[in-house]
Amino acid sequence: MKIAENILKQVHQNGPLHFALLDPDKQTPKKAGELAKSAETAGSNAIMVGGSTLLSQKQVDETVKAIKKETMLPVILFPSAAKFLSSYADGLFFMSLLNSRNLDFVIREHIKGAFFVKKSDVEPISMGYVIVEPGMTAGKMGEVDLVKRDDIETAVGYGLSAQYLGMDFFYLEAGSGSPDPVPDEMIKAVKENIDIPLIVGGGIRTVKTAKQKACAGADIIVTGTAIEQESDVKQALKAIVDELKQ
Ligand code: 1GP
Repeated sequence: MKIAENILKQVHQNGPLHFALLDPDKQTPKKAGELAKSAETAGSNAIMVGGSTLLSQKQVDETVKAIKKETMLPVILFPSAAKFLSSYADGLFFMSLLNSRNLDFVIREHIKGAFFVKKSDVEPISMGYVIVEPGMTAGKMGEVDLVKRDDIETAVGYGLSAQYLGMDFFYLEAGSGSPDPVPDEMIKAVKENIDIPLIVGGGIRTVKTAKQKACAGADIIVTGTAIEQESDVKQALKAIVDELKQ
């Protein structure tokens, strides 16, 4: 079964889901493999690989290969540019940063990477990506007109636009390491208005916050920093995943 179809099925049958994000810039490939293994054991549903400050495609390739060696979970690229694609991954969020001022992140990088995707076996998964205040590094690097935390109407407009443009997923992002995740009211309003799965990430570090965002309407919770910072990664992730399943 294709990755996107399988995620959709899981969202409907077992949601909310948990995706663990690993940034190749933050650890060695070997360590990334170990973290991915921990995420799999904890019950995560997929491993996302990406970051805003990557240096080379090799770095991504080596990280993806190490993760593939350690887990059976689908490895989905979360790319910041076309030069960071890896043919070793299973899937790729073919994502448009809808609120960027720079067309590179909206469509031009996609044009550069499209033929690579066609030649590879990596499954492109269409996603609308929108960054909400404070946005952190992704907001700065992506040259984003951040959605204000109280501007629910704009967030819903982006979600609906992603859906009407034919995208399969919509991601509301507060930025990795954000002190404040996407507000509950915003998640709730977007979820009530769109029919495609809603992914939420950025600043979700605790079981309580993950549960709160899922209760507000997130279909998929993404955590990155939580993995990087915990001493007992497996236990920390298991607590989040277990709570999401209840
Ligand atoms: C970044 O939303 C993700 O794209 C993860 O954020 O590192 O804050 O968990 P954190």
